[in-house]
Amino acid sequence: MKYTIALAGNPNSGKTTLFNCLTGSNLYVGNWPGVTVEKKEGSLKNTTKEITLVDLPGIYSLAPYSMDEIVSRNFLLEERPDLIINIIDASNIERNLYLSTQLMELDCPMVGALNMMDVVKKTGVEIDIHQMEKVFGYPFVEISAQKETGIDELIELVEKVLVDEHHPAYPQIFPKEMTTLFTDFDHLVQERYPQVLPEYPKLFRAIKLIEKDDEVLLKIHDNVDLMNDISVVRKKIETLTNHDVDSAIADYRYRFITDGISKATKKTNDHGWQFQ
Ligand code: GDP
Ligand code: K
Ligand code: MG
Repeated sequence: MKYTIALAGNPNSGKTTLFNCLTGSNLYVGNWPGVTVEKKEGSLKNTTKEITLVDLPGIYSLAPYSMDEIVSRNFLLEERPDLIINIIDASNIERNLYLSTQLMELDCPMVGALNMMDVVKKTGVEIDIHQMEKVFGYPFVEISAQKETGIDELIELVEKVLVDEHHPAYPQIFPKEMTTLFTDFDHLVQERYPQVLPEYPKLFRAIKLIEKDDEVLLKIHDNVDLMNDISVVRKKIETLTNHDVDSAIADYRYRFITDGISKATKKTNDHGWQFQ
């Protein structure tokens, strides 16, 4: 059994440093097809399995605003890796988890590598990784790519998740009414427009259509009926939230993160433990 896993994360989260820790000498460096974005691949070391690790360009979101974002997102959607290593700069955890909420919508098994833990520990912040798993729905491991700590644990976790047949569903990021709007819209798309991006993960497809994502719009051409149906659901979201669609969706993502982080981290002070 051969596996492909993708390393995804924000710029400067330590992706290159971690990639070098995880791979041996048999490295392939080239360009992504059609673009001058560097593509790096290598074999995962310290494992008996045949695992190729692909380093994706650093990105802040899966919006299609930069070539890096388009390359990363197309790889995740089209190549469907067996697993994503989601590297998170834990000293900047809330901001880094924004991308994670979007990766969750791809419905791909994931492990979270909380990097820069050497920095985090000095600030007195403690992260409860079991609580993180409960809240975000995938397992985490604390690492320092620079100090090379936690790397064996990360490889072990990757191996474990790869062979696991049952991946629990990711938790709902959005409140119930929003989730219902997304689900109803997805059903409508499947029923009326079965030819529209059938291979895309459902929640991702629904949200990207509703957001009128540029890359997705290019693919549905001038489907007037679908555009009308999109307008209807956008109106509903605006009425429900009193916000425009993009800020409503972004707000809910941040609320989900803030809420989760407050449950899973604590900070020491002179008086002992205190929740952040
Ligand atoms: P990339 O942009 O995601 O590829 O990030 P890099 O691997 O280039 O790392 C960005 C910076 O963070 C570099 O200066 C690294 O040396 C540093 N760095 C990476 N991992 C760690 C870590 O675990 N701890 C600390 N203190 N610095 C790190
Ligand atoms: K960098
Ligand atoms: Mg890099």
